[in-house]
Amino acid sequence: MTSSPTLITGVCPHDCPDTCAWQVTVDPATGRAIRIQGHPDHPITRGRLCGKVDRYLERTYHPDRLPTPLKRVGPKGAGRFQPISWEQALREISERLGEIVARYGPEAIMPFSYAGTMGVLQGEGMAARFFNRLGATRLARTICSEAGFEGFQYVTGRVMGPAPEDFAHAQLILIWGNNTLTSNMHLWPFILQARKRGAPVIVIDPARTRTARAADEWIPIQPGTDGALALAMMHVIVAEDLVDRDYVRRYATGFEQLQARVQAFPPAWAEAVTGVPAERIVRLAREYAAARPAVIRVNYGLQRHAAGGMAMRNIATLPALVGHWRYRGGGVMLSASGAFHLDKSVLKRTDLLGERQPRILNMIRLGDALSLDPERRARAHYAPRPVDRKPAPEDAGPPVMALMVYNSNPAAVAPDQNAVRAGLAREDLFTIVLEHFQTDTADYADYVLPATTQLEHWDILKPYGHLYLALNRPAIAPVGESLPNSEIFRRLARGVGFDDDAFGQDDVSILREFIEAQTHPTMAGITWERLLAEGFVRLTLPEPFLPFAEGFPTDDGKCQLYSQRMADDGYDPLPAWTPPNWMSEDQRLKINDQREVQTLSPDQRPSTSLIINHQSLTLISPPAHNFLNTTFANLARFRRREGEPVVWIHSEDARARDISEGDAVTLENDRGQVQLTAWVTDDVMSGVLLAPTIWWAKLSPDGRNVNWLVSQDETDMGGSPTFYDVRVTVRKTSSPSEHS
Ligand SMILES: Nc1nc2c(c(=O)[nH]1)N[C@H]1C(S)=C(S)[C@@H](COP(=O)(O)OP(=O)(O)OC[C@H]3O[C@@H](n4cnc5c(=O)[nH]c(N)nc54)[C@H](O)[C@@H]3O)O[C@H]1N2
Ligand SMILES: Nc1nc2c(c(=O)[nH]1)N[C@H]1C(S)=C(S)[C@@H](COP(=O)(O)OP(=O)(O)OC[C@H]3O[C@@H](n4cnc5c(=O)[nH]c(N)nc54)[C@H](O)[C@@H]3O)O[C@H]1N2
Ligand code: SF4
Ligand SMILES: [Mo]
Repeated sequence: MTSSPTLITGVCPHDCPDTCAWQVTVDPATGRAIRIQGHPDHPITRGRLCGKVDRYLERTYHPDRLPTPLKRVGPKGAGRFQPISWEQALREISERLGEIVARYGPEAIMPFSYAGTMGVLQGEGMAARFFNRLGATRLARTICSEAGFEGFQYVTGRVMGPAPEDFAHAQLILIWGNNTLTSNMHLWPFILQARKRGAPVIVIDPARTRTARAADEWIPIQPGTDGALALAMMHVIVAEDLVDRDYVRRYATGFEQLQARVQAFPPAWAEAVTGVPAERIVRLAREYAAARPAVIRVNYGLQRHAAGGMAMRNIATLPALVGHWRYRGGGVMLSASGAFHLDKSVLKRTDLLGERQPRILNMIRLGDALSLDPERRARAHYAPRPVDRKPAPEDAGPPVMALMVYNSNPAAVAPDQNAVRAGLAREDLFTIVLEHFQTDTADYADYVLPATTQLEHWDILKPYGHLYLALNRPAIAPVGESLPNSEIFRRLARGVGFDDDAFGQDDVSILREFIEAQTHPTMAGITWERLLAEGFVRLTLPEPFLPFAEGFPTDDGKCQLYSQRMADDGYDPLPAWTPPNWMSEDQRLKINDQREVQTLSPDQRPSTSLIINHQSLTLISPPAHNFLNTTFANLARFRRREGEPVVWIHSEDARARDISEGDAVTLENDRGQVQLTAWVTDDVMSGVLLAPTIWWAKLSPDGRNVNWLVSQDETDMGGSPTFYDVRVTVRKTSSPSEHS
């Protein structure tokens, strides 16, 4: 007798706003997963996974999956390992960690993790318990979104916006620094619904991305200048009295100050900064204000610049001025995270820290953090606001002697790879990497520990692009000898002698306890039993969800057009213009001069050549369509689809350098060089280079990716990276030896 296949409900673990629910078909005879599909009943997934995750079984069963623990036998970085047993690995690691704690103190141990999985348990669940109990260095997880989050939060109090389903009700859609079809594809059908009802779709981006091509209009903009565009839109809205005065009176603070401020930022000035014609800015402001409502889908692209926090802050101010938060589908959507009020203290067991307050190091300065020079280590301390101070070198704390990496691939994703790799190559650094594959980072490990994938473990996922909390059930047994992160940290805890009950609890009881501990009204009626039965559950919120229709979760309950909190933290309390790093001093001065000249006749209008320095160009490196950060980038199928590591270059910039389509080119700055293949196109603004990524370094032509060129500089807010604020020169690679 053959039993019929079972269908297991789970959820995609990846760092993607869509957090799709899936169904996995398992053959009971073999226990193997034989099919994966988008959950047909999930209101956002609607039966479809993306072109990466619909191959998740292929990734899970891939012959390159790490089957056993590995111990290094070659030099650091060479990637030579021998398989060992779990028993040996855990014993040797525990011993070494014990020695490091005894000699240097627990702060010499540094976790490094990000969003390989966004699950609450396999992410920072058991790992946090382990590091809290140890008193290890704490990690500021800033690599993606902090600048924008801070900027947004100062204005609204929490980061949330209209639900994706409600985009269907907008009359105008501005996609601002987001390649929706690549990184947020499940939003698109709702955008199409709005479009069918007549809503124009406008993309504001330095590149004509696949999303810009599918939209009604592409408004090209110089990278890192979005704050100026928003200021000029506010200028027009105020000057032409397009303000929703009733909404502003009731729900906003500081309108008079804002009104005075934005007078200094007319569209002609913004044209010089952004490259967007003044006339288009005026029309955009009018169209924006007239829509009932407009929605802005803003995303992380525009905050990966030195002034990214302020840019987001300026944009987040717009909908309050015109009152669009009142209407279904109106407002600005950066992330839905703030709609979730999940208390994670029972999960992470913050109590295990006791009175200790270990130092916090900023993950984007991993190169500095791993340095033996106390001055550089001091620089790696997390100090996200102007009022925060980095410590003196003598207070920087012990050198990092052990690095424990999970859910991340820093030897490809982190800025300033020369510095990162110099740190990882230290023979006295003890590095442990929990992974599915032998990544660039795993090559530097002393021990690599094989982890399970989402098909093989339990978890709960909190999405950031919609309102459905989801449960992931394991569909299959662990592949090879792999173990869930939770189990690896549980065993390590026992290995170093921690006998707390926190390390005795199994995964299901941890998740169940976590759900049962939630008391916020948005979690009312959401029980473990319901998650088991239904798989995904909408937060208990009104339908439609209008987060700021009647006020804001700020100190005075109003939208902070003027923010006292910002003033207290050392920022300009009003929307302001702050330039990106890539602009030279000279360019900045010229822009300020332009601001002084407020009445310009058309022939006096500055042209964008004002800000383009033709020697060097600005490099941006947004997500490749077929990878998810570095995940999938090692598998032949996805590499084939993506082609090779390329750089988009505008035809004029190419001509000026005698670069033709398909040429090998060298991008260079004072941090290093990288070889890429030129793609000559008018789909990127002149002055800008675009290199889709994140490629694995060791699988790239010269063993490097663009993160060799990115600095460890921090954004104005949140201590985030400046991935898209990079000055480089580009030239044809001259000799074959240079193109190794
Ligand atoms: N397929 C795929 N999906 C992904 C990812 C992936 O790697 N691949 N990564 C995931 C992760 S971790 C994240 S954080 C999100 C990222 O999500 P987003 O940050 O929304 O990334 P993109 O969708 O590529 O959008 C970035 C866009 O911003 C543009 N851009 C760059 N600089 C500027 C600027 O200064 N101003 C403006 N207006 N636009 C600018 C880029 O050209 C690009 O089109 O996507 C997630 N989804
Ligand atoms: N130049 C440039 N650099 C960037 C960006 C960019 O746009 N341009 N984007 C930045 C952004 S937005 C982000 S979020 C970061 C992303 O940086 P990371 O979060 O490091 O993302 P990934 O490269 O996908 O690495 C995740 C790793 O976790 C592993 N993993 C997945 N699930 C599990 C699990 O359950 N257990 C364990 N142990 N491992 C698991 C995967 O195999 C993968 O190797 O990169 C940043 N770097
Ligand atoms: S990566 Fe994003 S779009 Fe693809 S399945 Fe996961 S959540 Fe859905
Ligand atoms: Mo990210």
